[in-house]
Amino acid sequence: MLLPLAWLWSASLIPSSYSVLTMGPADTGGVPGSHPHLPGAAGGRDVTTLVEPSRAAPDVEVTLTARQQKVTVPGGPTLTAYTLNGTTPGPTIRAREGDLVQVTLVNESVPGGTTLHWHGIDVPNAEDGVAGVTQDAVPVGGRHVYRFRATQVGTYWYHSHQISHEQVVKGLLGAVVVTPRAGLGGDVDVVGLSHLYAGRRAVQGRGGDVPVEVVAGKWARVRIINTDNGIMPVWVSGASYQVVAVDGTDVNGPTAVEGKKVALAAGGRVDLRVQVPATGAVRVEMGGAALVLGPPGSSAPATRAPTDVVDLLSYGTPQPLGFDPTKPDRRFTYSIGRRPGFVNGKPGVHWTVNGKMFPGAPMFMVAEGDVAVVRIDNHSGETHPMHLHGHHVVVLARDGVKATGSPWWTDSLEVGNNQTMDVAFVADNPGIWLDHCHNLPHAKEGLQAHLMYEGVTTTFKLGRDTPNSPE
Ligand SMILES: [Cu+2]
Repeated sequence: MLLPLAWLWSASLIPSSYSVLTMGPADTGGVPGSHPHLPGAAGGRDVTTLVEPSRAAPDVEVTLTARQQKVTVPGGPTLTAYTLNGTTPGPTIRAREGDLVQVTLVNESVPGGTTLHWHGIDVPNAEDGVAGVTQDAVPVGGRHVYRFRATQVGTYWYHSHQISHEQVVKGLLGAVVVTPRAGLGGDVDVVGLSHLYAGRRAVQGRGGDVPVEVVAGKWARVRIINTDNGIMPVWVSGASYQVVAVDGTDVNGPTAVEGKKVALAAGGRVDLRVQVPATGAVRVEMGGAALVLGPPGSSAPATRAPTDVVDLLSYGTPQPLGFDPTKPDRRFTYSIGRRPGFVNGKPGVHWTVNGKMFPGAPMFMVAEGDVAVVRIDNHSGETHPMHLHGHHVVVLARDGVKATGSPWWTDSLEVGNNQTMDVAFVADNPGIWLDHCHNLPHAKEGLQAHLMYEGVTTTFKLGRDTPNSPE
């Protein structure tokens, strides 16, 4: 009994410095001869070369200074938090479609170093902000420049991907909004970034009701961002609404919704279109906090969260995907479970991916141009918001029921316990990409895998003898 246990314990120990390239076995998705480009092997494309090709002057230039400081959330708690330019959330970065964006991150006082990840923006790999995979964490006194082109219109957010289970919870985050060149057709543009500070909900850094001045009769596009670890209900009091975008992608043929809520996955975004009534106001509710849209001093009665949920599998009207997922180049399974064992010498009931505990999850191998289909199944006893970096996936089916609505493009997909999701994506962004649970403590506990392109390599290292601890 003791000897096998001792072996399991010692086999689970994680080296003090290691490469992501050596973490788990290659899963070629049915294509033979596809392996990670191991450290020291000749050739290969280093992640640091996978950058925005243009060296032009940026259209949008922002410096974000990260600090640890005491913050009082209006209508909420006082806590030691992480700020960007003195606030949490940090400044909203606004760009127009096609703009070159340049952000300089300065770490003034975030212990343990920090990074910025552009959640939902399919940036070049070198700009992805994952400590130990695409860069070293920026130490106190250091700086790092991120450059990417804002080719995707929509609602996104940025957050630390160094010690993220702690830094994100404590506020090292902000919104990114990319608007179409042609504008929003006269809609008022409202950002509603939601975050729990010390367990209390705030929208745009304020608790309770947050007034937003909008004249009567006007339409508004309200960009809701769930920056927390759990699912968040979103609904509207005082008007019907349309779900006009999911995770940054416009919905085709959105219809009016009444008496239903959106169940917004951790990390996910929805844009809701609402009209302010002739008298009174409209409330966009998030449970514990709300945006109140209307003329100054207007109000509307709050309502309870509806029980019914808008089902994105059937919402809206179908539209061509732009690729054919019926004959994919690769087929993968991402099966989430849980069982007793050791991770880094710690006994516990640990998450598994395809039966393996951290760091044994597979490397999902692709080549540029591949169409990949992934079956994500979850039999772990808990729900998981799954987030693939650098790509958007489209949902093909849930529990075998085919999608019938607008193409459901997502980057933050809730996979419930005992649920199966079939998704597809085009491998069009070479690099090494995390594919993990965005309930960040779960990721820290080991619920993570990687998508790797053939021939891409990295010299960054993870482990306690390195500056890098991405989760
Ligand atoms: Cu999870």
